[in-house]
Amino acid sequence: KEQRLAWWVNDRFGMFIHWGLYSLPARHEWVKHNERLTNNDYQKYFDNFNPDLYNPKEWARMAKAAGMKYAVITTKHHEGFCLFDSKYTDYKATNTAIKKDLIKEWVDAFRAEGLKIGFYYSLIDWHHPDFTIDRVHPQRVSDPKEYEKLNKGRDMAKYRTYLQNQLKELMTNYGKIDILWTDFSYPGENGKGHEDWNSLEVIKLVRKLQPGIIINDRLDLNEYEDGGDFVTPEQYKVAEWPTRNGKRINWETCQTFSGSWGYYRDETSWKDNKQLLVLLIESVSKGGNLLLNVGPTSRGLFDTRAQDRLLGMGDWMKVNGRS
Ligand code: FUL
Repeated sequence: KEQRLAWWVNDRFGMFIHWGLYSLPARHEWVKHNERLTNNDYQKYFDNFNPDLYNPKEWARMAKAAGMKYAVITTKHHEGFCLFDSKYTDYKATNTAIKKDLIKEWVDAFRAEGLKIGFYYSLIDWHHPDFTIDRVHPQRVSDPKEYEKLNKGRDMAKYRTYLQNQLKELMTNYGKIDILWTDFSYPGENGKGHEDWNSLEVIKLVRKLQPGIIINDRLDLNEYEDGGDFVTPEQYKVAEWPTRNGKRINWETCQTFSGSWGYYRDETSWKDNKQLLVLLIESVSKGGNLLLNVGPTSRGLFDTRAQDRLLGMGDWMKVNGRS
């Protein structure tokens, strides 16, 4: 384990990218949940998705210049839309106006800059017809007795197969993948997410297809020694190096420039360069990594506020970063 993590422990600083249909409404990647939108309500974002200014080479250049050494992109977020070309759904970028596998181009561009490649994959899916309507789902209701009726005909076993098939695609069609960043956000309807996602099988499959890959801790397998390679404190600074059974463990904090992960045009709570540098320095000094998020716009650009901050980090990293 320590061997496969060696590069990651050295590299310390990565770029997170949250990109999906939610970049069109530009008011949070959870907009479908927040506003209780149906698939029908949400369809307009699919119909209008057309990132005509998408140039992942530019993104990769900016990540590299900021001193980042790896990057993790949302191949599918909770909304269920796939940026990659999957055989198992029509709900994907290749079926929108841009008609491209956006992940394929992204991988090529980031690899060409020498950055390590990470895939975020949401275990939650608010679009898939077999995914359970739970209390976090956009179509949640207040009467607990209603759920049984609502979920009639939905079959999580089918969703599990879908999830495995998609992970198989991601782990075989894009060359060597360095990181798998799964995300469940909440531990499933019955508090046993690992049963919902069949996590033990997922981890076995991924390790078989991508020996050497490192996997985060969001498969709900925390009681297993090999259930994940690093922990993921989200949006907070750890007070001290986290431990497990008295031993220091590998960790990575993920953080946004402002609040939301997806592009949120009107958010005004952006951290300044000094706050971001303190975040990086404090994380590294406590033995951790920083995965700093950019939420590109629907046309495929980094907001100028993000660009400014990346430049600021780069100025400091040029002098103080590791090679
Ligand atoms: C959370 C998700 O719900 C957020 O949308 C985001 O992806 C973050 C990194 O993980 O749990």
